[in-house]
Parts: sequence; C-alpha cells; structure tokens
Amino acid sequence: MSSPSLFSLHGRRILITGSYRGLGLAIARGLAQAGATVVLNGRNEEGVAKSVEELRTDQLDAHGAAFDISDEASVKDTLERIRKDLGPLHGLVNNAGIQRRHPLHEMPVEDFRLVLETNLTAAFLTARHVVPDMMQRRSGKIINMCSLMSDLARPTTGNYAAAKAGLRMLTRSMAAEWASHGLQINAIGPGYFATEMTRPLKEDPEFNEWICGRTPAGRWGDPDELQGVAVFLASDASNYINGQIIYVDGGLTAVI
Ligand code: GCO
Repeated sequence: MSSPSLFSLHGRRILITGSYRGLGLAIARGLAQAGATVVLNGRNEEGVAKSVEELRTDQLDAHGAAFDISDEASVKDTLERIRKDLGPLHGLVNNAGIQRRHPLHEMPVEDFRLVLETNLTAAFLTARHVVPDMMQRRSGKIINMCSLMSDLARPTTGNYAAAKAGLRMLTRSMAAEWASHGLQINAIGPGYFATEMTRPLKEDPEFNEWICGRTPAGRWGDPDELQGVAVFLASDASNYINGQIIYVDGGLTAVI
C-alpha cells in the first residue's frame, strides 16, 4: 500500500480566518480538496454558513466559526468551542485583512488603527490561542497571509503596507520562538488578485493597465492559484521550512 502523499492533509483540522469569500475561501477550498477539515471564519454569520454549505455540496469537510478575530475574548471562546466540537487545530491560516485606502496625510487615525488591528494584531491574537495545543503535540502549521506590500509600497496604502510588513516580521518572530517546538510558520505574499477588495482597482482601466504592465505574467492572479502554495505550507512537504515568505505574484516583486 503506497504511503500517503507528502502533500496530503487528511486528518488535519485547519482554521482559515476571513475565509467566507475571496482569497480565504479559495485557499480553504484547496486545503479541503487536499483532505483537510477546514473551518471557515468571518464576522458575517450568514456569509460563513453559505460558504460552508457551498464546500459541503462539493463533498468537502467544512465547518464554520463566525467571530471577530480582533476581539481576543471572542477568539479565545471560539477556539475553545472548535477544540471541543472538532478537536485541536493542526493548522491556522491568518488570512483576514481589510483595506482602508487614503493618502497618509489625510488618513483618519481610526482607519490606520483598524487596518493594523485586523491585518496584524489579529494574527498575533489568533495564533497565541492556537499554539499551546501545537506545542503540546510538537507539530503545527501557521500560514500568515502577507502581501507584495510586505516589501513594496504605493500611495494610499500606507496602513496596509505597514501591517503587512509587520506581519512578515511577525512570521519570522513566530518561527524564532516556535520552530523549536515543532511548528512551522511561514507566509504567502499574493500579488494582485481579482477579489472584492481589489475590484475597484481592476475596474479602473488605468490601474488595470499599469498592473498588467508591471506584472511579468501580464495579468491579475486567479484566487485558485494560491491553493498549491497553501497546501504545500500546510503539509509535511514543508516541514523544514520556517520563517519564509513565498510570493505568488506573477513575478511582480522580482522585477523593477
Ligand atoms: C492595493 C491592493 C494591494 C493588493 C494586495 C495583494 O490597494 O494596491 O489592495 O494591496 O491587493 O496587497 O497582496
């Protein structure tokens, strides 16, 4: 009998935050297709339930947990409920993120704080409640959804870029502290993908032309094109990789 594939996720329970739509839902689908039991998340209870149903209709093992990832009490209570109902998590994808685009000199402080809270602090809050079980088992996978903006900036996204750059260093810091406990913590850096968050950009002919010209692949990414790297980083195939970021950006960060 052949041994299970290095990329198999059978028997693994993985929470993906911000995953009832967009990149998070595409990643959750890919992980579930590789055999994982996936837990979708979002603050929108109806949206989470609808996406869980969508995955279950495709015979995928999906569950839902609607909670606010920036509220530590809600994170703690929900993770305890997931642990009780399904069992301890083997993986966490910190995907939830928002954009509040403004020129920095006009940016409301609240929008700066909100983006940092949601895109950076929430990853810390969720991970710290997932890690004790992983440490006890000496095994676990954390995937932080960074961005090309972990390294590159453009006007009006200073809050988002600061958060995603911070998330890149938080990924390295998590590896520095938790790799010795048997965990692997890495990041994915998407380039420009067609989602709700980027719809206004893609529908802007000038911006769309700029991105297609700036990206060596000459096009926007399809959310399903993030599934392979997510399965890789959630599987045994990445057991000796830690603190790294893998850009899935059509080559954008590789060229000037
Ligand atoms: C923007 C976009 C970008 C990308 C994201 C991909 O306003 O330029 O929202 O931030 O979508 O960074 O990783």
